[in-house]
Amino acid sequence: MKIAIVCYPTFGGSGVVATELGLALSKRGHEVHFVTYKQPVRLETISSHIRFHEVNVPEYPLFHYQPYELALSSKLVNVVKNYGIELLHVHYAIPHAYAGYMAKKMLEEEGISIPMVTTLHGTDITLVGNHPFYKPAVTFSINNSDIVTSVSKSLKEDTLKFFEVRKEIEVIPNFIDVSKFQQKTFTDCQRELMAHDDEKIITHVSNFRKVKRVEDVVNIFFEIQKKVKARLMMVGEGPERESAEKLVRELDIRDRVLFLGQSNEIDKILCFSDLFLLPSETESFGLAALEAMVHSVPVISSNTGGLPEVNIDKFSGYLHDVGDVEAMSKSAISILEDQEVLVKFKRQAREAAERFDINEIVPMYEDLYEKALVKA
Ligand code: GMT
Repeated sequence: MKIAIVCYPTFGGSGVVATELGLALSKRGHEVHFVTYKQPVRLETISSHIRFHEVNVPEYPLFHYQPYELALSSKLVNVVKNYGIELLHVHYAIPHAYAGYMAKKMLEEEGISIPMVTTLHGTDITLVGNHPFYKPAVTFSINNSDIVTSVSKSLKEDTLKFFEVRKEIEVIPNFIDVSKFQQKTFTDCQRELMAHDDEKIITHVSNFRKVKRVEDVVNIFFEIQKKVKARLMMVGEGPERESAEKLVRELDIRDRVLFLGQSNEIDKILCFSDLFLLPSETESFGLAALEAMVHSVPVISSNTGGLPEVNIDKFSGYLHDVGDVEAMSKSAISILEDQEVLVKFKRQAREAAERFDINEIVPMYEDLYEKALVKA
């Protein structure tokens, strides 16, 4: 099948999922065309089965805001016509579902009928899409997609709660290529580069937006390091990084905390991590938690959104109420201070991650594509 995937090319989870899905589909014989404003970060291989089409929005003095949706829908029309694309799969409703729908309508004028699958990822529903500025357009785009998917049961419930949706929403969880990450020993991971043998490594990876509660990460670590020798790796970039750095300075733990910025080496960092912290305000799925778990890293997370569907309480880690720094610290310490407990949680984290293996999940998308083609 010839599929056009629209996504954000940046470090966010929706772009990562869309890119990994496209790569997996191409390996299964489909021809995948990525349409976005920059080459997606994880799209390292371009082959005859993978193409990238850049959306350009030329500057013009009249435009206070560049009309990206317009450029995207025009690009989609051209890509569909030039490459005989059979299906559009748009990730993140804003503005991709809207632009996709416009492309579909323009193509219809030319006698080309093409189905559109929309995957909802989280903040397009829970934070941004729900705002009155966007809500009518998001509702319209969801209702006019041929098939709608959400990455967790919780996100499906939120969508039905916040929007007047007339469409069935199929839950297809995010996934991970389990075989790519075979269990490694500490020596494979060059752990000694980051910490002494007697120190535990705690990691947080995010885009440092308010929703990630990075100050909670620092506060939890502050409590942990009082009881267990440890270091904190803060990976990512975003608006809350400065306040987190300031807090680290105020708590006088600068020698124990490393801000690594955006990294293409997440796998290496997770390989030598002992514990992952994700105390987010909301998280439709928590791909970062799943990526940690597949590396056998237990997760301390908030008990919110889709996180309980990924992180199993008292098995792959612990879940506590949003903002309950005390409980999160206690649970973290209980895992870290006893080597036997840590080894058990590491094994269980990996086991819990295996439920989301790419080979189980990608065929679910293929089945939906078939359904969408029949409908169109
Ligand atoms: O919040 C992020 O890190 C980025 C955001 C995105 O859309 O790129 O992530 C959302 O989609 C991810 C992939 O499906 C989910 O794993 C994240 O939980 C979700 N983020 C939120 O709901 C806050």
